[in-house]
Amino acid sequence: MRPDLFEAPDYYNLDDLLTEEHKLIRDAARAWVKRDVSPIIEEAAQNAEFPKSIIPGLSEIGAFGPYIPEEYGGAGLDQISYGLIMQEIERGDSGVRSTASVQSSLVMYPIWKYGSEEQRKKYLPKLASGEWMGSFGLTEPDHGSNPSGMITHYKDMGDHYLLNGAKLWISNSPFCNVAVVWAKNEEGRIHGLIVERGMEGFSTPETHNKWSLRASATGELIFQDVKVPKENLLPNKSGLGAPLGCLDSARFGIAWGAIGAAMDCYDTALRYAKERIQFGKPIAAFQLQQKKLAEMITEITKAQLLAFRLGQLKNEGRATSAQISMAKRNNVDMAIKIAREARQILGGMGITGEYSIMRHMMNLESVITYEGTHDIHLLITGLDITGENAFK
Ligand code: TGC
Ligand code: FAD
Repeated sequence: MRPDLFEAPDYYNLDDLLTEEHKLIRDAARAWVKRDVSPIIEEAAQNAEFPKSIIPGLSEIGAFGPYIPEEYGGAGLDQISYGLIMQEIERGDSGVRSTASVQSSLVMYPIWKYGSEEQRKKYLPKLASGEWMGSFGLTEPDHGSNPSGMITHYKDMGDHYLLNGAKLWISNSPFCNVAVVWAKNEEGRIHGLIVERGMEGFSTPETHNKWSLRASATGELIFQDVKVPKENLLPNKSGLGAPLGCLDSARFGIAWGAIGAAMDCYDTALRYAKERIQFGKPIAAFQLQQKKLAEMITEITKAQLLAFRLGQLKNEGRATSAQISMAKRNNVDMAIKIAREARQILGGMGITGEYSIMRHMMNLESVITYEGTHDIHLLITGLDITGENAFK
């Protein structure tokens, strides 16, 4: 892959709205991606390997638990800082951002919000440092968009719970030390359980042959009569609202992350269009290429404004789940369309690993599906504005 020459677009001077702390955090994450992610990510994706060597760096830039209080090892930052970190990481690769999203919003968040004080003290500092990596098991082979139908379940055996079932499409599963697993009790109520690697009957086979998110490890979580200690049940929230609350936080991060992928595609295409000569002039001089680039920067700017306002609302505790859905859906759709257009600007070079665009484009096919598909988020908006539930 060529040297990383990325320069971030800021067409509406959005930096003026950020605090000095926001800019410092964003710039540190940006510099880390340039130094430690860009040089290795193409090879990792080609080899379909998660580059574990970047785990300490992710922890250092505050990507593991950005908004988790410092007393538990988190960075204690606000939601806009969290968003900016996700934006910068996904500028490098959506798979790396996935790892950070899962660790922060899908593993640390439920332990912090729904866990006991003992669970917080036991797990959060190790997850924040990256000593332990986590995964989040909600999706099942027969229950993706409708997790309420899940069949993974546990029985109360007196001194422990007995867990059975299987989860599919689980980011980080092949190497996770702990998994936050959503399962039904004997009354059919959903609860979260912390399952640790090494518990008998727990296995995590990897899913191979992905064309997307190749630098992120995806797999299954299989539970065959796993004895889970009673103290591993998350005590403070149950029902489908518990995992969906975690998704709100992760979807918020994706709404920002997708902007990073789009910025990288736009910046690469703009530079290429200025340098590539055809018919005796730079292709940037042709109206058709200008249309593509002008529409890209317009859409990126709109997405930045949406994410920034959502960050303000989230900081004030006023962001609704439906507002988060709208931003996730819009910004990922924006990014995938920009990746497709940017790839065309590079002509044949666009399909190679010399440039990041094709990798972003393939990654975004997962991002538009996970954490609620494009369709599901549209139906969430539809329900919110009409009051009519079109899911079932
Ligand atoms: P529904 O009846 O609407 O709701 C059940 C209960 O949940 C509450 N609720 C929420 N709570 C918090 N946040 C939200 N976003 C919430 N949405 C709903 C709701 O109030 C209710 O509470 P209560 O107290 O009345 O029981 O549930 P439903 O079965 O009709 O489903 C609604 C639907 C379809 C929107 C939901 O199931 C959904 O979002 N489906 C999509 C599934 C999904 O997003 N899965 C993601 C899996 S994790 C993942 O993809 C990680 S990728 C990670 C990475 O690598 O980055
Ligand atoms: P389905 O739910 O079967 O949907 C198939 C199609 O039907 C979609 O187009 C969908 O929009 C449409 N559809 C479904 N229901 C409706 C409806 N009511 N109305 C209209 N259209 C509908 N899950 C986890 O729990 N943890 C993870 O860490 C995780 N990581 C992932 C990593 C990757 C790389 C991928 C690809 C997925 C991951 N997922 C994870 C799973 C992801 O959340 C699901 O793939 C997603 O929720 C969709 O579920 P599904 O694939 O079963 O599709």
